[in-house]
Amino acid sequence: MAHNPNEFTVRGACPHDCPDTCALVTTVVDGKAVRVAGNPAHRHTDGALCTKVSRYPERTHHPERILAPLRRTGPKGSGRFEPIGWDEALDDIAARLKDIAARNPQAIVPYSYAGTMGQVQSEGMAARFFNRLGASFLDRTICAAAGGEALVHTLGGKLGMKVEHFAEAKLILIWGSNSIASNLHFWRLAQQAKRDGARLVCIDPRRSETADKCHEHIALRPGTDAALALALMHELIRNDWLDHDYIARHTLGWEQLRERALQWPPERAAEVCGIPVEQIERLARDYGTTKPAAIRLNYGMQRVRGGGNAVRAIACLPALTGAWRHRAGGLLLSASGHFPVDRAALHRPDLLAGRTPRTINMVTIGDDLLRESSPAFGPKIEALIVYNSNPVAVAPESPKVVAGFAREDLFTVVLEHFMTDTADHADIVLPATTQLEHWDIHTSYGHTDVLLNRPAIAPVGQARPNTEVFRQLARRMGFDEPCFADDDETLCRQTFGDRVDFQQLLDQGFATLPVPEAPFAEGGFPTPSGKCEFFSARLAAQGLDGLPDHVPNHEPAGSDPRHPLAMISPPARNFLNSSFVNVKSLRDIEGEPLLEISAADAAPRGIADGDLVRVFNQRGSYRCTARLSTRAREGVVNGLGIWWRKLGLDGSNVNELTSQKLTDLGRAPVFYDCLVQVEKG
Ligand SMILES: Nc1nc2c(c(=O)[nH]1)N[C@H]1C(S)=C(S)[C@@H](COP(=O)(O)OP(=O)(O)OC[C@H]3O[C@@H](n4cnc5c(=O)[nH]c(N)nc54)[C@H](O)[C@@H]3O)O[C@H]1N2
Ligand SMILES: Nc1nc2c(c(=O)[nH]1)N[C@H]1C(S)=C(S)[C@@H](COP(=O)(O)OP(=O)(O)OC[C@H]3O[C@@H](n4cnc5c(=O)[nH]c(N)nc54)[C@H](O)[C@@H]3O)O[C@H]1N2
Ligand SMILES: [Mo]
Repeated sequence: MAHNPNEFTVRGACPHDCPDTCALVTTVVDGKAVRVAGNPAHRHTDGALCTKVSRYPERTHHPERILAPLRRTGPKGSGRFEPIGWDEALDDIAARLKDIAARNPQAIVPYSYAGTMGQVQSEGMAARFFNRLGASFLDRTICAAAGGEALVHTLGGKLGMKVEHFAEAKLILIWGSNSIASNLHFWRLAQQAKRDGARLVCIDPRRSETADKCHEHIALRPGTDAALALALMHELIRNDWLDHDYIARHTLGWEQLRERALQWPPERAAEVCGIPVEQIERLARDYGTTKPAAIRLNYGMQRVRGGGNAVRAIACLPALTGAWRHRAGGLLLSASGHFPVDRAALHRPDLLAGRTPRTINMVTIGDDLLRESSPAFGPKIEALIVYNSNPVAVAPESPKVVAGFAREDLFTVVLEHFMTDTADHADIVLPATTQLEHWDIHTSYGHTDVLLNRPAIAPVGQARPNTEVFRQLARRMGFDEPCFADDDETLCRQTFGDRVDFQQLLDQGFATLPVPEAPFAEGGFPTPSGKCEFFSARLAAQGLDGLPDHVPNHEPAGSDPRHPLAMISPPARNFLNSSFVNVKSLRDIEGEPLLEISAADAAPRGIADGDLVRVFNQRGSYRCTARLSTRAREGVVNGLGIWWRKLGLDGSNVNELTSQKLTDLGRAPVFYDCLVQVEKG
């Protein structure tokens, strides 16, 4: 076949909120992206992509991409819009924002998360704009804040093992993570370890795809991980499987932790966790006697009230056994603290010029949109600028979120690829470019390489990068600081300054950070004491428990007879939060919104496999299809997420039921701390 001169490949980075941050190679033919593949030269990607992202061309050239700016013509939520020109849209937005800002800029709130993880298209130009404006700050807590804060208070930062060394471990605890679905490239390393004789243990209330393939599955009740970790400590102490030298030299608060752990014999934890005593004893023996032992902790287990304490308790374990001494021992929750992002250069907090705006927590956007002005709250929210997020689908307690977004006196702008549930509630929708259409630079929370993303194709329709929208708005608002003229490639360069070799990024698409092979082999924790802080004086100074403990759920099993089942809502494998739900080939694999329920819980309710069911609690009600499954343990149902409301069975999704309550640390959501009842119908 003759070579098409209009065919070429471009190196990029997967933008999605996933620990793997894959290096991409996009094939472009006649201006269209026809194929996206993993870059074989990047060792973490190793030439392989997940099913979702291999469908990137289908998502990018999707017939429902938003091609032009839109103005709403029907009621909020109706999805009725008309196309308008960019100038008109931007002039309108600037006029509205100027008017509100003249009264109080804090009535304007940005709402964004990790629709793209790129440093540039996420907060690159946006932070400059909102800082200069003096808008409210957004506390970006919806995913990882409880665990993140717990790591900071225990290890000193979001730091841990280098992921590649998991391949050499002899015991791997996969704790609160469905790696096959959400961390596929880690799973390949775990498989390699397994082939070399490692034992894999999965700790998860759900019998996930990952649990199926581990040697053992420990199906504890949601929100009981700290109890399990404390019982493991109890057994490590009782059997003296401790590294006394490591504890003496590199930890703080051992005597107090010891006393706390001795209150948690396996029998007590077994009761709380709803698992056999022998399973705890066996796990403790494995962990205490196998070297090197590695823990792949992930964010799934910290979406409960005690999520912060649970991460603290688990993060103490490798210091007790000295697992950190070996590069294949220790723990990894997030690697993001290794990346030397120059936030001052990129986000320009100096543009605040001494102002400290109030902070809105993205988790409680439902309540906050419904609040009036008050001295404690500050001004009523009058405008919301949403980008890289779909809050109407993903934020907890959607009845309130929807009511807030439906406020006629709220001015809402949404930058999007598609008409999501959130875009349906906008006054103005602006068409955004996808990763194949713009520049960006990426850190990762699952490995330690920086990736560069070059645009592969021209913007589809009239789409523009988020950065360009904020640049244009800045100009119309009269913000004339030179930083508002920086182009996207300049923003990419500013992200790391000379801390990363930009030429190498241009030449090969990625650059590996110099990270120690075994970061805490000789201690050196970046905490105030320089030690692994079992006891945190900083937490104690805030009036909190200085030691990790089991903190029961807000909604513990058995506490509400009307709602006897605990519901967790982990992501469906072929969606990425609420992204890809509108990609037909992927939606077809998932089929329909499902609730996995055990036979023991289905039988007394007269529910058979495939029945339509109503899942409800005091906050709301949601209809979906029951799947009788051994993936659900007795007493726990799994509502797989996160469907677009409008593509669900009755125009709602699982967040109809979740609460806006917060975690013990980090002001984070408690999606998996939620009691419900289920009935046929
Ligand atoms: N395919 C796919 N991949 C994704 C995502 C996606 O939506 N789809 N989302 C991405 C995002 S935003 C994130 S934050 C990461 C998350 O990555 P992970 O933290 O690995 O999250 P999940 O795959 O959601 O796995 C969470 C697991 O935790 C379990 N779990 C729930 N409650 C508890 C508990 O109390 N204790 C324990 N031990 N386990 C519990 C759930 O059953 C589920 O199997 O994944 C990313 N990758
Ligand atoms: N019940 C329940 N709820 C959950 C979770 C759960 O497990 N259960 N998980 C929670 C977690 S871990 C997270 S991280 C949040 C995720 O919540 P979000 O961060 O809101 O993630 P997505 O749902 O993927 O929505 C991202 C949106 O950004 C858009 N987007 C992508 N790239 C760009 C871009 O370059 N420009 C613009 N303008 N838009 C872009 C996409 O089209 C998509 O609609 O959800 C949380 N909600
Ligand atoms: Mo997340």
